[in-house]
Amino acid sequence: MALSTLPLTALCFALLLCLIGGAQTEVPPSCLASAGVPGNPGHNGLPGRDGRDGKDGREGVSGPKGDRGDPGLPVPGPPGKMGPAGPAGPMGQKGEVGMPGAADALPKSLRTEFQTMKSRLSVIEKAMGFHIIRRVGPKYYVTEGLQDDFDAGLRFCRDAGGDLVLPKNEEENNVLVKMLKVLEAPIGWIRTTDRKTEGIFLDTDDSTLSYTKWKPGEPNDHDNNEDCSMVYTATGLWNDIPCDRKYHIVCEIS
Ligand code: MMA
Ligand code: CA
Ligand code: CA
Repeated sequence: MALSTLPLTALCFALLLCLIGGAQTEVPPSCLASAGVPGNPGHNGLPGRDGRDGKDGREGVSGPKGDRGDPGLPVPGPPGKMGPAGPAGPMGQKGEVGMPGAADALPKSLRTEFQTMKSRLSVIEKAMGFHIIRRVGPKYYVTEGLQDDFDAGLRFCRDAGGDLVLPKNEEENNVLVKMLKVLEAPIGWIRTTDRKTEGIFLDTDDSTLSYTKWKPGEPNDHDNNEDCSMVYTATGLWNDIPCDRKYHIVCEIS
């Protein structure tokens, strides 16, 4: 069917409805007829469907202030972090002198023993300077077989690192006598005089004598001129005698 024929068909259909008059609807303006009596209003229709949800309401006002909280526990909190290092302090005082080195670190007992041995060696080396040597306990009696006056005898022995002999006990006196016999000497000097106080015989350091072997009746300071002393080889007895006599010299080294 052609497009140009459609409006005409619809117009003729509407006109047909008007002519039949069966329809109670308003007559369209295109319907060329007189207006009828209005009909009664129709009944109300059924309720419509629910509308869509409304928009969110505005924020309400703030609530009342809450109650005060309970007090905290009396427990200290964890320690804070360590602070940075402070500045360097002033220089300390100088330390004390340290211990001796390893060479002096020997035990005291060994050091004492070492000193004793050195002293003994010194005595032996002095004694070895003489032709005739005899040991008496810790001492050495030595002689070169020389004869001189008392003071020369003192010097000679002291120059050798010893002293003129002075027996301090029977054994030493006996050894002295034996040495004089070897020398075929009838008399030898002993180191005691009464130069300081007449009649009082002392050692040359002015100490008193702990041992004597005076011949009975001696010392007698014969002729008021006997301040030095000697021993008789034959008997081992002592006698005071003038200091300028010349007798054999025996030294002791200790
Ligand atoms: C006597 C006696 C001694 C004195 C000497 C001096 C032989 O002994 O008097 O005491 O020392 O003479 O030579
Ligand atoms: Ca005298
Ligand atoms: Ca005498």
